[in-house]
Amino acid sequence: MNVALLGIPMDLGAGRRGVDMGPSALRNAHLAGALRALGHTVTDLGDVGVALPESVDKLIEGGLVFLTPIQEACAAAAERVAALGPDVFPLTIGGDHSVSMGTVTGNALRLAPGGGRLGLIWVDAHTDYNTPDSSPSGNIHGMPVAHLTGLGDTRLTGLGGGWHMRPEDIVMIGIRSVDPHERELLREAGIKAYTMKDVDQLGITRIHEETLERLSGVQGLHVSFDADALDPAVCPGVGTPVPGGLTYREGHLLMELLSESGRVTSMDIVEVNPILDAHNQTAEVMVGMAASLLGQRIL
Ligand code: 5AB
Ligand code: MN
Ligand code: MN
Ligand code: MN
Repeated sequence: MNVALLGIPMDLGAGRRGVDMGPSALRNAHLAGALRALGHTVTDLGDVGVALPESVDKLIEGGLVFLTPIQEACAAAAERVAALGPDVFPLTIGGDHSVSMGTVTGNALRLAPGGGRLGLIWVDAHTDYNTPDSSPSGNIHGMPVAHLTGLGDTRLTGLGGGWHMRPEDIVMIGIRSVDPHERELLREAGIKAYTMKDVDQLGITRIHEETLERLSGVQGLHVSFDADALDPAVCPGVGTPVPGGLTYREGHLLMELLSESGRVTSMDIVEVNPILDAHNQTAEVMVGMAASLLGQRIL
């Protein structure tokens, strides 16, 4: 496969500094080399330009922190991804999770002019379904999925030029932290979310089967993997850790099963925070997750 790496070194959407260094940490953990070892052709496209928080006023517009520079970086990421051919597997590396508004939009535009029917597997401790009104923090990394479905600020919902995700084409896995109003919005939208209770009760194998069944009508499948989906003992380098996460093997098993399905067409790795990490452990674990999704096998 032709894998295109693209970094979005942005921490403007998160409440804590440091995830802007995620792309460096992942490259340092030999992301490209690990995928080349699997036989892929890997092209590193470098990074999308992102404004530094020190060089912009901390503008809060309509309850959103750093709206303008985030909108600009997401638009640039969407354009770069959309320009990649249909035979390329874009592997976009963040950055805080607001980058996914750009990467998911870009991948939908890559499928078809105006945006194709893209399925989204959101692996995260959080549902990231806040709107400017429901958000307790104003941090945009807690809002990307809502904006992808057309809810929220028009400057972010307008990223795809009118394209939006269908809520029924989204499945979330690993969930264990949802804000009160966010929960109502998720229910109203009808988004399928597998909580950690579901992971405990059903197991990853069943969840994987149900997910692919639910997403059987889509043209492409994007996996957006927030490092905080995994347990903080596995991935300590995250800004919003929540206890009781996916184990190392549950993460790998999900990636291995998705890989075997042959249906995944793009991936994000986001929210790796080297400042909070222990000797780059989180980046190394996430490189392993990408390798499993792209075909690494034990035997
Ligand atoms: B992440 C919180 N729900 O909106 C909010 O890490 C946390 O991309 C969001 O999943 C976490 O501020 C965003 C409290
Ligand atoms: Mn997230
Ligand atoms: Mn999260
Ligand atoms: Mn986070």
